[in-house]
Amino acid sequence: MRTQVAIIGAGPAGLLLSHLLHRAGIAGVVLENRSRATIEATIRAGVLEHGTVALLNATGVGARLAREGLVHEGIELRFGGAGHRIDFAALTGKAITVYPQHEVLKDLIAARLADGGDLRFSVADVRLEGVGTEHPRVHCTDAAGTALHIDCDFIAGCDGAHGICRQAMPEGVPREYLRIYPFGWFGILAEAPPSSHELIYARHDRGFALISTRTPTVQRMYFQCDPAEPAERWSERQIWDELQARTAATGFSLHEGRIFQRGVIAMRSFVCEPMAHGRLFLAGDAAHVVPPTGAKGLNLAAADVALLARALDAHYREGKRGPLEAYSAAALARVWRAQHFSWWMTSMLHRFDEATEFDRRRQLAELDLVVSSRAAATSLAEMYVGSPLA
Ligand code: FAS
Ligand code: PHB
Repeated sequence: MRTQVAIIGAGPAGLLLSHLLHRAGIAGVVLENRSRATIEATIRAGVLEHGTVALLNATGVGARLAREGLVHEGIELRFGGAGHRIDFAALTGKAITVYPQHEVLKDLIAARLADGGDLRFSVADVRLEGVGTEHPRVHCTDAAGTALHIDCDFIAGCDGAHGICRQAMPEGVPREYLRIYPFGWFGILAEAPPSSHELIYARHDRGFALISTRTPTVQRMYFQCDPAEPAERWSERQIWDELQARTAATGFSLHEGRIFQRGVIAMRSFVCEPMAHGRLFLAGDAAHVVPPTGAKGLNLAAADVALLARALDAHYREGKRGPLEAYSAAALARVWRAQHFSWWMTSMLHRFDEATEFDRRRQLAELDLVVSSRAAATSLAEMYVGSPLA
């Protein structure tokens, strides 16, 4: 078959790119190796930046988000047994929206199918060919076991942190930057009412904890743990005791309930430069991974594809090559700022076993500076709510 853009991966990057290209009249196909049901059930990110929400609304896929998303005008930083609110609305005039990633994917899949989009789930053996030529090709086997050979103008590598597109770049082209953290997050979903009307990021001598939410009856929480921690070894009582200890504060009670989902997420910072080679363009986790402390992962994917869709539109509609040639540098500028913010939030809030007493006191002083200086709090708020997308 022939198309204009072959998109590898149906996560936030691939599906949003497919949606934006359709709106620009650019034909494409999305090739995804997992099933639709698996995609729509995978629990991941929870926070949408102001710009991501604006993009989804502006392109006609924000109706359910507007109905069911939870608008949050701030977060709480908790340390030393006391809470300190970072007021996004007062400091930036913007807010974030808590709306689960898998719900965003459901909305995008529904919109693409309603628009007649070509989404191929459960494909296998995806292989790229000729990414450095003017006529790249993609080969794979579809869900029915039929071999697919796709001639296209461009390939969008939206296949996530463990995908294959990055490897399609010639040896020596990609430069990779990596930081692995000595801890992970133990994440749970529990049947319980919210314990707070905004997210709580808690720094504690036992380790970090995050109190987030999904709906009025389902809560999302995390606590710092060993990255190799076997999640199933913990009893529910042990999980709640750890979360209670790390979030304790005067007048606060953490509501408990049945834990129906649990898992440990490893933490790392990763960037691949450049994010493009020839006719291959990487977007989202295929090019960069951040620790979730700054809630940037999904939002960076959206920012990448907003830029890439605009560059592809300039190519097809105006014959301009410039925006495509500028894509990698433009995307990386945002990526590195988000990498810094995610690293900073992680280093400020987590326990480091090798930290000295000086490091501990300095970490607390940094938190104290952020919550007592309007300038410092504004800087955090601006990065957290995010800057406008292309
Ligand atoms: P994705 O990984 O979402 O999507 C890539 C898609 O490509 C997948 O569907 C995959 O099946 C498919 N694929 C891979 N290889 C393929 C191949 N060879 N052929 C075809 N398809 C292929 N971010 C936050 O901001 N907050 C969080 O709390 C948070 N929690 C996370 C928890 C987990 C367990 C993980 C893994 C990530 C989490 N993230 C979080 C980050 C996450 O939200 C990503 O940033 C986001 O999914 C990035 O979207 P994509 O770039 O589309 O990549
Ligand atoms: C979530 O709700 O899953 C979530 C929220 C904020 C983060 C990370 C995860 O920084």
